[in-house]
Amino acid sequence: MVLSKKLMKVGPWGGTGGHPWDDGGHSGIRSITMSYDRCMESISVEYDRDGLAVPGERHGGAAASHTTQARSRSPPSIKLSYPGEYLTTVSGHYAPIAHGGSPVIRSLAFRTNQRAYGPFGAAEGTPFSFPVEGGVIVGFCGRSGWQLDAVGLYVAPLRPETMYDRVQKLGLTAYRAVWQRIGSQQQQHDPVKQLNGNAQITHKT
Ligand code: AMG
Repeated sequence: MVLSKKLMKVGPWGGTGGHPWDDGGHSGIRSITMSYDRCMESISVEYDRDGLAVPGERHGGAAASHTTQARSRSPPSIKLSYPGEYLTTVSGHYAPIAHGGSPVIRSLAFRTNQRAYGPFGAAEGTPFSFPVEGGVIVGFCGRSGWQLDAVGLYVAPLRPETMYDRVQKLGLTAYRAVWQRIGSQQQQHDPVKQLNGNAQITHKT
């Protein structure tokens, strides 16, 4: 199975306070870092882009002092064993923290194909849950101010591997094999140039 490039955006759940943010969709999620107390104060997500870790911005937490950070219960960060472990469910609760105020995200919980993490925060208010079947959660969006006001998700559907995918993969494997062969030939026939690096090799007649 491979991930479809056509993403679905779902949600957001929560309130209308704060300003909107959007991390966009990625090829996967490597870790999620949170601060929380009676509600989710902030969230930042580290994504994967073509095998490289891409840190995401921190959303919310404008009011998070050192005290708040210290009050946050551990673990503030969850690390997925990317690429074998992938996110399949995000759930949580939202409710106002001040009487008559706009709701904020009170708690978040995550489930991967391997295990469950959380709930983090306080599981109070309106529950929401988005379990993905036949897909993977590959991005987050939402709203934030002093806290995390709302959260939404990017979902990439899983699709069966096509002949095109296989040929592309083979193409890359073949390309690497050719370069490895050129490299080893160079080593056998031309040890000096190999030692001197690529600049010399390109000048070979
Ligand atoms: C600030 C913002 C609000 C809302 C809350 C909660 C204390 O207010 O001005 O719009 O986002 O934070 O995050």
